[in-house]
Amino acid sequence: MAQAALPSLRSERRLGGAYLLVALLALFVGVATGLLQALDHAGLNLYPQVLPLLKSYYHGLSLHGVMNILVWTTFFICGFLQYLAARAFARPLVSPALAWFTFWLMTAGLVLAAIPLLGNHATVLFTFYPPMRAHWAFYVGLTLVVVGTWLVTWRLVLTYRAWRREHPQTRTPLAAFMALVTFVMWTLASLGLAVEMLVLLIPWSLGWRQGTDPLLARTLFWFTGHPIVYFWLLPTYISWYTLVPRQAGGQLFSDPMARASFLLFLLLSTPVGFHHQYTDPGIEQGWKLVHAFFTFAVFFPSLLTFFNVVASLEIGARRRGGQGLFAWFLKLPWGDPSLAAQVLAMILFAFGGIGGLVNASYSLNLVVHNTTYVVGHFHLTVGTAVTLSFMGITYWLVPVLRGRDLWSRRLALVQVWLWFAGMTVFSFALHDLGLQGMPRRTMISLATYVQAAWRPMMLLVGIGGTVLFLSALLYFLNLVLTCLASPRPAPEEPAFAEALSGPEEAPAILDRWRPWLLAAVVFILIAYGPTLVHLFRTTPLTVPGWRVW
Ligand code: HAS
Ligand code: CU
Repeated sequence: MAQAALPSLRSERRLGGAYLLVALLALFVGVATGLLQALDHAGLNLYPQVLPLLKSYYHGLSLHGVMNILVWTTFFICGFLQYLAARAFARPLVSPALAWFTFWLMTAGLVLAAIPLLGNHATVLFTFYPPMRAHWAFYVGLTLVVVGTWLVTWRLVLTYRAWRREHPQTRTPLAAFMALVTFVMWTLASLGLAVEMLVLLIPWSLGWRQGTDPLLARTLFWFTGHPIVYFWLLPTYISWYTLVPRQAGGQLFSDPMARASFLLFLLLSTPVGFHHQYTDPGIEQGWKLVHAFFTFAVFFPSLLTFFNVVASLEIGARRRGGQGLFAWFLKLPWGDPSLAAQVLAMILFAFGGIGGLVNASYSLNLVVHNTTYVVGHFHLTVGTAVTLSFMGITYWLVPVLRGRDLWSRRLALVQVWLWFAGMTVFSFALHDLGLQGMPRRTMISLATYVQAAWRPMMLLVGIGGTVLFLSALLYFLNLVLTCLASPRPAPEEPAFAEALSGPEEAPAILDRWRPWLLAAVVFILIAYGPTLVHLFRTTPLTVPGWRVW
């Protein structure tokens, strides 16, 4: 790839490497604690054995959630997308000083949050619902991480403006456009969390404010907590749209359709948080219905993606001699671990997406809410669509950043198939147990109500979780050996895919920002305005904090 050879991208590479290192450390902590939880579900309580490190199941679960779902994702995305945007713009992004300031701010925030988390003073799970109250450093630290992500948005926007001045007539390169949409969407979406932190949780945890309110806090949390899933998913889609078609030997089917789907995410990601609060009293049914409709609407850009990405894979596979209605699928370059990881991630994501529809349907949600069904759902989505894709991306990205070839492709292939197999067993069992009524966020090995019929599936959770852990170990081993012991230089990084139907076929309005931003804000005001105004006006902040662990 011509852009990749630009020596001026060296500082972007270093930055990407720094973010990736933090992300991988977080993932390591996350998968290690995850193993203990899976074994607990199989009836094996190992917490007494790891006592000095982990005080309880819930201590481990908080670490697992925060490190995997918040830190691994966010740091990976900041590193990956800044690098990819630089490649797409074919220039380094503006202000390396801003970039490094941001990285260190986020890392400092992470360390600040991690100290109470590791010390069992923030055992409040990744959703940190009040009235459980963590140490103030946990909230302040996470807030600094979020502020850092805003600075990344700013850096991308400044770069876009500089690029636009030099290229007034050109369509924004697809990967850069998508990186911008991702960060702009996230910046809008993260306002809920910012208000929750600054107005409710931080003053309360510091003792400046005596009380808080669980409903108001949860509403602000899910304002951000739903769209955050698209903050994780969109970078995955960026890889599926702009790199995977080429890795599969073909072309992107439609560039305009890809842009349209991202703009739909900008509009529809945020006004949907109440589908996490269907069972919360105090939010009017009518607004829950509105959010349900918006949820079904935000399903649509993923369906566009399904169509576009499968069509692109088919182009590649047929060029490689694939034939038949479905048999072409076997002709994809399955020997490439980066490609294999991402296609396997897609397959499981189709099931995660269908489960999402079940969750989103009010009457079905009442059956599965707060059960392990939801845990099964999010291990297919963030735990596979996103994480397995990110692993696939690191199989080319780490060699590029480090300048050394992947230590072992074969080991990487074994790893991605193990993740696929382990997750299939693990998430199937969790879905099934959820339908049978097993609660989530529970140390089930100590529960007195476990039914005999649950036992076989509980065992499968333990087996699936162990396979996932082994897969993760192989992943880390391969990356460490790549960095330290790989004898060969890095091969060329995957080039951006050409599009069968190119950007110039998209209507010009797809490359403008104001109308879409305005529409996104209007949707948010419609979906949240009345409820938030009502809650802020009528809620007394009287609930004291609890330490229940
Ligand atoms: Fe979700 C709960 C609804 C997507 C993550 N979700 C969660 C939680 C997390 C999460 C972490 O409505 C738990 C939060 C907590 O702790 O309480 N979710 C949805 C819906 C979608 C969805 C409708 N979720 C995601 C994604 C996530 C994620 C993405 C992370 C990255 N979710 C819910 C609801 C709840 C929920 C409720 C609350 C439940 C409760 O009661 O608590 C949709 O966006 C999904 C759309 C996806 C698709 C699939 C498209 C497939 C593609 C691949 C195609 C290629 C293939 C290749 C298959 C429509 C693009 C195959 C090759 C061939 C040849 C065929
Ligand atoms: Cu959601």
